[in-house]
Amino acid sequence: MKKPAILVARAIFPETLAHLSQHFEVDSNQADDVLSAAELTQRLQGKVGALTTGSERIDSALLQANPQLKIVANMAVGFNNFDVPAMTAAGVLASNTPDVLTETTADFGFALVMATARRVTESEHFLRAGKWTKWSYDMFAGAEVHGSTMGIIGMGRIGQGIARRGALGFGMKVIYHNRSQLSPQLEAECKASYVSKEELLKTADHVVLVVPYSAESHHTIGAKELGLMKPTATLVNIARGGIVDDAALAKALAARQIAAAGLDVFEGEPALNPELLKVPNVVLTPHIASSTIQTRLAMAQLAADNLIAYLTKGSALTPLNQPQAKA
Ligand code: 8YV
Repeated sequence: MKKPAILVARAIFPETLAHLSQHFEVDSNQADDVLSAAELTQRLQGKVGALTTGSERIDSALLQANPQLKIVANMAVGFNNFDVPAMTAAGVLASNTPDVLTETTADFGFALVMATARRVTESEHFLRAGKWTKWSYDMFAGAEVHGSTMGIIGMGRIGQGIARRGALGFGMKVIYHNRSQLSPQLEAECKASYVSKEELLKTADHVVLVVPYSAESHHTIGAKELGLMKPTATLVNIARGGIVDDAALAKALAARQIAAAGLDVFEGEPALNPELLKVPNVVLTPHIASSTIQTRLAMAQLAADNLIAYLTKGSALTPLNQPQAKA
């Protein structure tokens, strides 16, 4: 019997491809070309499933052109590249990869807090440029991390992981703002207190953004919010491009309205607002918060297992919707 056909939209681990090939005819983009919307639509012809990353947009035009599609499994916990209501209406299951990346991403969030507060990359650039000729008492003096106040916006699993690291490992006072308040038990475990967004911005020494992207969370941090922060404060964004108004942030950094920022995600990435490249007080990384081999492999395997479970047994492991029956 002919195996069902699927598309793996980007390059992936050979073991994940081998796993998928046991069940499917796999068309894989091992060349890792980023497919345009038209190319993706075309390449999906005849495919019942797809494994995507955050770079592929699944919208109603693509779904209409591919009525045979049954599942799209995102290799990411975030899924703002999916139009989930359109997928539900088109009878297409959407899945993501929660949990497997939580601790790794929290580690990286904390790494950015440390690097930003203690000016790790800024001082390295100085050293590499041959500018280090003598020691001086205030050279690259940064902000304290231990014992300071960390404000987390978005207190899901990754936010909670960062809170635990801050409170238990670094003796930080942790405050957070979220759509809904955590249970008293979770608040106690994370040693975190709920505050308004305004209070968080006014009082935190280090603000960390871990909120999912949506129309409501667009520009959660803009000129107004940056204006509320302390001039000594730092801002870290490991959530999504678009959560921060990058143009407003570049201005605030240039004017030293806040001390520094650490960014792993950007509006319009992989392109960057050129103003961000001009300011020294920002740590910039190319969307790598989940990038360890173990975690990326776990994400790929979970995405693959969603495809296998749904297409062979009719139920996915980590579904995001309950698709309507196919017309
Ligand atoms: C991914 C991420 O690397 O999981 C997410 O939401 O942002 C990252 O872990 C990226 O989205 C590629 O799919």
